[in-house]
Amino acid sequence: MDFEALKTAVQKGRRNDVTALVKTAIEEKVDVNDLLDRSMIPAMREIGDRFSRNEAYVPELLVAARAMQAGLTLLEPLIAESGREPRGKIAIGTVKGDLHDIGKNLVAIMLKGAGYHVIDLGVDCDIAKYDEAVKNGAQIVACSSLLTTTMPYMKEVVEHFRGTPVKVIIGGAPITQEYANEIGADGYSSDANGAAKLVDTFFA
Ligand code: B12
Repeated sequence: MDFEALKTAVQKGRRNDVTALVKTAIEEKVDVNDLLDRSMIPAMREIGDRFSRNEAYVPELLVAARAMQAGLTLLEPLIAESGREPRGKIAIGTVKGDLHDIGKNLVAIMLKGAGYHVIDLGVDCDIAKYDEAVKNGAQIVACSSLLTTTMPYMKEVVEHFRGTPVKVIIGGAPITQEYANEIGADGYSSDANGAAKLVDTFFA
C-alpha cells in the first residue's frame, strides 16, 4: 500500500484517486488504523496547518475535505468492525437563527479526520438540539456563528451547560478569544485545524 500516494491524493482533493486507493487498500486488507494514522489523518492535519499559516485557502481545504470524506465513507463499516474507539464525541452546530455552515462543516471534517465521533446538528440549532446530543453522549458542544446577531445565543448555550461536565467551544468569523472569555466559553479557535487541536487538549 502506497500511504504517500493516498496522503497526496487527499491533500490535493483528488476524490476519484482517494476512492480508488482506499478500495484497493480494502481489497488488500490493509489495516484501517494504518490507513487513517499513517496517511489520511496526517494529510488533513498538514493541509490544516497550511490553512492556519495562510498557505492554503478555503477552496483547497474544501476539496481536500471532500476527498477525505469520500475515503472515510468507504472505511466507515471497517472502522466500526475494527472496534477502533473514537477519541471522544463532539456535537457541532451553527447556532439558532444562523444558516451559515461552510466553516462549521470544515470544523466537523477536521474533527472527524482527527479521529473524533462527530454529531453534526446542522444549522439553526437551539439549546434543545445541543442537549439532545449531550444525552446521546457528546462531551463537547461546538457552536458556530457567522452573524453578529446570532453570537449572543452562544452565551445562552454556555450558561445552559455551566456546572456540567460538558465543554462548550465556539468559533466563526465574528468570534474572538476576548468574546469567548467574556461569555465564559471553554475554548475558541479561529480556524478548523485549531479547532481540532483545541479539542485534543480536552482529551490529552
Ligand atoms: C457564504 C455566505 C453566506 C451564504 C451561506 C452559505 C452556507 N451554506 O454557509 C448565504 C448566501 C446563504 C448567506 C446568507 C446570509 N448572510 Co452571509 N456570508 C457568507 C460569506 C460570504 C462567507 C462565509 C463563509 O462561508 N466563510 C468561509 C468559512 C470557511 O469561514 P468561517 O465560517 O469563518 O469558518 C472558519 C472559522 O471561523 C472557524 N469556525 C467556524 N465555525 C466554528 C466553530 C467552532 C466551534 C470553532 C472552534 C471554529 C469555527 O473555522 C472555519 C474554518 O477555518 C460571509 C462573508 C465573510 N467573509 O465571512 C457572509 C456574511 C457572514 N453574511 C452576512 C449576512 C448579513 C448574511 C445574511 C443576513 C444576508 C441577507 N441579508 O440575507 C444572510 C443570513 C442568513 C442566515 N440567517 O444565516 C454578513 C454578516 C454581517 C454581520 N455583521 O453579522 C457577512 C459577514 C457578509 C457581510 N460582510 O456583510 N451568507
